Amino acid sequence: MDLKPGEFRAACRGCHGGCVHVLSVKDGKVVGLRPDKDAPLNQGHACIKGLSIIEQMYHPDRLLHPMKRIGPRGSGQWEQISWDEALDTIAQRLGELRKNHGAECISAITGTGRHLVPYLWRFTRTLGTPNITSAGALICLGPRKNAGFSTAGAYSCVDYYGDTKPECIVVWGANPTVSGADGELQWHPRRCAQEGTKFIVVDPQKTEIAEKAELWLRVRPGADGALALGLLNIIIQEGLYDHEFIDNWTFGFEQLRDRCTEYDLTRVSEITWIPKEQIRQAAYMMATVKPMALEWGCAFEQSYNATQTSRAIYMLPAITGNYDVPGGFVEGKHIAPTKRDPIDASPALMNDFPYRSLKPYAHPHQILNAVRTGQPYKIRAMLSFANNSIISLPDSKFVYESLLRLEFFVCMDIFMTPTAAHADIVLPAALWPEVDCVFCMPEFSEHTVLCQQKVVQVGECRSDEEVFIELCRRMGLDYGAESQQDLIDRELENMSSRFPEMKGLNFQKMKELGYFTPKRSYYNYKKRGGFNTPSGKFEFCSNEIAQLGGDPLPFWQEPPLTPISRPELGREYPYILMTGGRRQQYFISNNRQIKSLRRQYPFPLVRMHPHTAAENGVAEGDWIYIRTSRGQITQKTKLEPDMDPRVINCDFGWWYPEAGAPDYGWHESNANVLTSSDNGCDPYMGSYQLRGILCAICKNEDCHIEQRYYSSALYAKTPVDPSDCAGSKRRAGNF
Ligand SMILES: Nc1nc2c(c(=O)[nH]1)N[C@H]1C(S)=C(S)[C@@H](COP(=O)(O)OP(=O)(O)OC[C@H]3O[C@@H](n4cnc5c(=O)[nH]c(N)nc54)[C@H](O)[C@@H]3O)O[C@H]1N2
Ligand SMILES: Nc1nc2c(c(=O)[nH]1)N[C@H]1C(S)=C(S)[C@@H](COP(=O)(O)OP(=O)(O)OC[C@H]3O[C@@H](n4cnc5c(=O)[nH]c(N)nc54)[C@H](O)[C@@H]3O)O[C@H]1N2
Ligand code: SF4
Ligand SMILES: [Mo]
Repeated sequence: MDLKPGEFRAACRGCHGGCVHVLSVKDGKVVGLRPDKDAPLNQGHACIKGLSIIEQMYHPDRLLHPMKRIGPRGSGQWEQISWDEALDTIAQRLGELRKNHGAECISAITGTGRHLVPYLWRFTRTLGTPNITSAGALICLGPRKNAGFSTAGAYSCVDYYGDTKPECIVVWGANPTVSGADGELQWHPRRCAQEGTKFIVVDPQKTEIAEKAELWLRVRPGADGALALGLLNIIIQEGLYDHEFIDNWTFGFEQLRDRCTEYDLTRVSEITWIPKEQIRQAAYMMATVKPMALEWGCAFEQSYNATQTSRAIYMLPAITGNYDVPGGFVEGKHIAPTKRDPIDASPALMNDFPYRSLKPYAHPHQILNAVRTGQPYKIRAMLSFANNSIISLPDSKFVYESLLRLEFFVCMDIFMTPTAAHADIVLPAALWPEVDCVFCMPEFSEHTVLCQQKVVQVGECRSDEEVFIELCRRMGLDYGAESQQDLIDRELENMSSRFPEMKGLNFQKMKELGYFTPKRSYYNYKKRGGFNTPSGKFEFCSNEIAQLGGDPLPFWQEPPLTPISRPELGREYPYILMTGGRRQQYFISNNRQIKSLRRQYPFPLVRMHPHTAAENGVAEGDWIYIRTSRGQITQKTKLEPDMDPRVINCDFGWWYPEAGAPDYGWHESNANVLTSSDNGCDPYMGSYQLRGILCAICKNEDCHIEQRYYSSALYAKTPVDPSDCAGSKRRAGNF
């Protein structure tokens, strides 16, 4: 697509990212956006989050200057300061803490995969602390990545972009037409459905793609591992597997076969609540409709069986002969290969779980415990870059109380959030049209190299990367002198050493191109002569997990907080709760102050079967309380006749910018008030249980949330200004 003067191509990061848009700039302001129809991943599409970027950039509540706290922590009293004062104060405080207590007393926290994450890793390594943590590491891609790398030495994805179309896609614990999870973008599953691909969907909720599916398996939340093992059992027992692949390229097939016999059809149907016939039909479809691929999500990662469930599911495309075949479940190109960072021996990383992610993050709740108890040593400072931990981490009250005890707390964000409101210093972050960056998408399978570029300056906002560089410089640390441009050029040089077609690409060229897609190859294990695993084979039986003292074969066990494992608690909290389903308007806890988005989805919704509502005297639209043994929140009822009456599904990520300082209503509707870190974590990785826990509900007769919203500026009677949602609405996705 040709550009006119004043137009720039830039990759959007309104979600994990991957769409490329053309931004029009006039007098130093972004004034228009149109999706790039030639861009490889979005092919001319944009969603409403991307289209709202101008409204986000010039929003009256946006943080535009650094600020320091002047009242007591969390009192909401701030004073504007210069960047020099902010950076000098941070450099000085970190320097003192490092000198007096060792760098490990400083922790850094981030959230989902944003542009700054690799740079935050680099900064913490330079600072000398192993204690970098993330709201998502253990419950979002971590278990799936580990499953991929320990089983096949690679991470795989659906071959949406090749010449051969997938004939069958298994969508498991994912809602891809909304979440476009992990950079796969929502357009492709929808296109495949239109072009006749058959879908099998494993989800307790009837999602958009489940509506279009050949087969919808309404699994009991948290029972996915049993289902995967049951499917493997049928495929093995009935000889539906790919004999050539099993004989030549796999390790531990016999052991897997024996293990799977524990998951016979009757038992699996009882555990999962799925009729036997549907399970058999799914196994046959997976094995016979080819090529088949797996589109999986974070649902089963947020469970007690996260690690072993991810492994069992990952085996399904391989055992049926769909691994790295055209149109199948293809190996990531790993353009910028993820190295296993060495785990720092001393001082110890705060993570007691044996099976760490590729990037060995500290366990967030071990960090917070160390803030409170000083065990195994005291965490004194926290640097929060792109993270809203009071909303996104489990057990919000515990998180909130822990943050209050920090000696020094820095937050960098786009808007004031409930988390930033408790900081000592708040830094104003740049949005995607204000940041230079090169990245690969989809996450970890890496199909395309994409380019973000800074096209305008808003207020005094800076990119997180600039802040790390400045802090290093002021603290006299390594790397400080390098410009971001140099770092990006070096990254591109590294990539080109693996993909010769990229030779000569530098940042300047990338800015012109906007994207670059190296050629995909198939059957890479054959070309390499094996898999990147200890045995050189696709490991049904994992040597790596055995070495860590775990069970090398996948298994499933009843989670510790269900009506079956805790019948007495089940009487008090009779329903199974899911949290976290993604919505088109929001990205995790973001966008609640963006009028054009909020007006489409003004309140958090809790979904349930009409019988469940009736049983509790609740009707559509009523506000209800949702209670667990950990806490209570309120959300608005939406009836879903397709759900199982034993299940409740509440929205997550909710806080209320209109409630104002100091707490922004973080405790009112935030799903993580209900969750906990000590109701049993996955024993391998420490993943939290955010889906499949016990809850009770009752009517909230006196809720003020709607009234407050309707009297706030977020709900002005005037219609939303069309320029708030710049660009072509025709191309926005269906939602
Ligand atoms: N109950 C429950 N909890 C969950 C989940 C669930 O399903 N259920 N999902 C989990 C998952 S999968 C994840 S990944 C985590 C995510 O957890 P987080 O990443 O902490 O979630 P966000 O709400 O995106 O918070 C990040 C903050 O980053 C800010 N931000 C956006 N872009 C930038 C930037 O470029 N720079 C800076 N400095 N700030 C920026 C946003 O304004 C926002 O306030 O949440 C987890 N929490
Ligand atoms: N619009 C938008 N896009 C996003 C995000 C966002 O907040 N908004 N968040 C981003 C992030 S950080 C992530 S990790 C991805 C997540 O994207 P997805 O992996 O698609 O995650 P969810 O939408 O949370 O959940 C997917 C589905 O899991 C189902 N589910 C719940 N519990 C279970 C269970 O126990 N088993 C099974 N099989 N299914 C279950 C839910 O009903 C839901 O339909 O999306 C990313 N993209
Ligand atoms: S799906 Fe939406 S938010 Fe995500 S990259 Fe595309 S336009 Fe941006
Ligand atoms: Mo995530």
